[in-house]
Amino acid sequence: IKTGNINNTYAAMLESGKKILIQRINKNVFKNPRAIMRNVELTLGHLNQKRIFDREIELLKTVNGRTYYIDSNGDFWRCYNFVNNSETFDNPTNDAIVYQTGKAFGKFSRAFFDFNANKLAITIDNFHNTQKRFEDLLQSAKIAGERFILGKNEFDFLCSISNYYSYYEKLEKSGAVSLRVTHNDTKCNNVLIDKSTKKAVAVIDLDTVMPGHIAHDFGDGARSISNTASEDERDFTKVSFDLQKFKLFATAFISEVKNYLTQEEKQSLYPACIVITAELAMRFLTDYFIRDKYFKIDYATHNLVRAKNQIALCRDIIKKQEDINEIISTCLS
Ligand code: GN1
Ligand code: MG
Repeated sequence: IKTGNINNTYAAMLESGKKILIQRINKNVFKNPRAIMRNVELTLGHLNQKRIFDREIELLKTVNGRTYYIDSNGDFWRCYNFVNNSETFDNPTNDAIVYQTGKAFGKFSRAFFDFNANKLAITIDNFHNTQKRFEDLLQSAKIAGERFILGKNEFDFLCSISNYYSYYEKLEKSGAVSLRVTHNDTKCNNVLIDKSTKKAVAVIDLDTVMPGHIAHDFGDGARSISNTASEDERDFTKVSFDLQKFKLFATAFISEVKNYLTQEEKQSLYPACIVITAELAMRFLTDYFIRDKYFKIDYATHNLVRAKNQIALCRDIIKKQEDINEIISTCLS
């Protein structure tokens, strides 16, 4: 299965005819796979017990009763049941699918409002600490060599909007919001859509479920689903923020969570659209500058292209901020 920038995923057919999903955890990205597996077990336990989604995702056990297997290289492998008759979309254009994606991530958030986020381990430190990501970018620029020249315009743009980056850290420190359980990778292809009914039947990719800001899940979902082009598109004139899709996503997501959000959390939704898009651009550009140590790439400038794509999107989000805010206000009212 080719989707995913981090782990390696395979579908396998057992002799019994049953299909399963096999995944190798990228240990370069996830330094503590045992903590990940504990988090995934807790997350799935909670979702399945509450019957949040139509289809259950389950970890299959090894003969020793573990949810993972360690091979002779020290790599961690795990198996999930395969959810038949479902598919994922990198760039859905069908309104129903866009809406269902918002519903699914909204339901995911709501399911954990009664769950103590501190039970989950921090599997990647500072994952959505945007200010820290910016500092990493500044460091990487110093060692980028000739790659810096190719990414200079992008670097300059990301520096020019750096006043946004400490928004969530400040909010957290002020005590105005408390952390909730967040998915932290609410890309639209992390929702399984039933091929026949077009309904969202499960949320997948639970490796980054950690304590976090709900706005980050909202912003990441919005940037992913509202992009008129795919994340890997090299023709940046095709990239824009589709307000119609955003409205569908926001309506669905916010309808699930709005009764539980504090005033500060409600106000924090819009900035996340900019912050998470800029953050992802910084992560791609940093990885390009340090010679592609983190994300899987298919060609030499892949990470630079991905950064440019997110920057084109970010510029459009800033341009459309009034419309975006109005949509969010309507959804919250
Ligand atoms: C990575 O592997 P995938 O595609 O689910 C990344 C996300 C990024 C995303 C961008 C652990 O997710 O944070 O938003 O790529 N996951 C990790 O496509 O870094
Ligand atoms: Mg994924």
